[in-house]
Amino acid sequence: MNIQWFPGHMAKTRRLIAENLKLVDVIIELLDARIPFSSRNPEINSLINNKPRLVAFNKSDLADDKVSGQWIQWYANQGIKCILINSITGKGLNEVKARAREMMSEKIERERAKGKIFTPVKTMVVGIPNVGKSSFINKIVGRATAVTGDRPGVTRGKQWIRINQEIELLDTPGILWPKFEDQEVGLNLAFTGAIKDDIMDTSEVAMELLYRLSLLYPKELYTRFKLEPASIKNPEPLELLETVGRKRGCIISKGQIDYSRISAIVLDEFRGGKIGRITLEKPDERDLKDSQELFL
Ligand SMILES: Nc1nc2c(ncn2[C@@H]2O[C@H](COP(=O)(O)OP(=O)(O)OP(=O)(O)O)[C@@H](O)[C@H]2O)c(=O)[nH]1
Ligand SMILES: [Mg+2]
Repeated sequence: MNIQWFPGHMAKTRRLIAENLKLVDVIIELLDARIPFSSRNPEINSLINNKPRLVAFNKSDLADDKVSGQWIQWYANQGIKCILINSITGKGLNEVKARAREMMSEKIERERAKGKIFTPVKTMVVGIPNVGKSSFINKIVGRATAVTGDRPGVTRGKQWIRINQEIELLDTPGILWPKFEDQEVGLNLAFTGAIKDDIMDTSEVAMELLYRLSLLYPKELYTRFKLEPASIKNPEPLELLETVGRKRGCIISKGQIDYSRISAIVLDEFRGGKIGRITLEKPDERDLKDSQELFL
């Protein structure tokens, strides 16, 4: 499958970030804790120049704690402190605020020496579509201000939000590279819902997801769909989708599987965390090499 992504507002997003950069002190980069590598935008470094950057792993409630710990450690080795957050409950958001001010402590001190009592730290949230930017802003501000949605691409405009005298935020639309060099990255974005379902073949996405789960989280997968490990000798993507489809009674007629229905169920349950707390990428050698390039 070849996933392509050509959003009309991509160029606009680039311009918006470039324009607002000079107004901002700290960039808050939201990553999806389930796919910390694929949810990075490879263009982010060139887009934000040398702005101080704070990395927050959102949707940490859906991710595997053990693997999140490995990622935190891995980023720490690169000299980058990451914070695990949940934009629905607000977990980790106070740490984000404190950390953003800490990063600007020199500026705050300088301003104070000049007699300025309050120096709000100006921040900007960036991240791929559907990563939770609007939810993050709503929660950190403490009231519903930015529009959220369960589909990518909901936010189109921009808005500055003053949280208090300490911190200000700018909401920006999600950023995604126009073309995936790596098919695996494209699939990870599809699994988690960063790419609109209607531009993909959901059956293919669902069976690829099942296949990865059978390798990474077999216990969770088999438990959720009541599968007998012995009945699946050599898990293949299509066989997994068909088995799960039969288990859930997604049959059209004459034993024919209703692929679109079972695919929607699989994706929905994965995204809702019903299969378990799952992280699809570990900081292995490949990621290490690629990411080091990204950080240069
Ligand atoms: N479980 C969980 N769900 C979250 C979290 N943060 C956001 N969500 C959900 O993820 C979906 C997308 O959230 P949004 O805040 O609309 O994401 P966004 O980045 O603003 O999306 P676009 O504006 O479309 O780019 C919504 O269904 C949120 O409820 C989180 O920390 N945990
Ligand atoms: Mg939004």
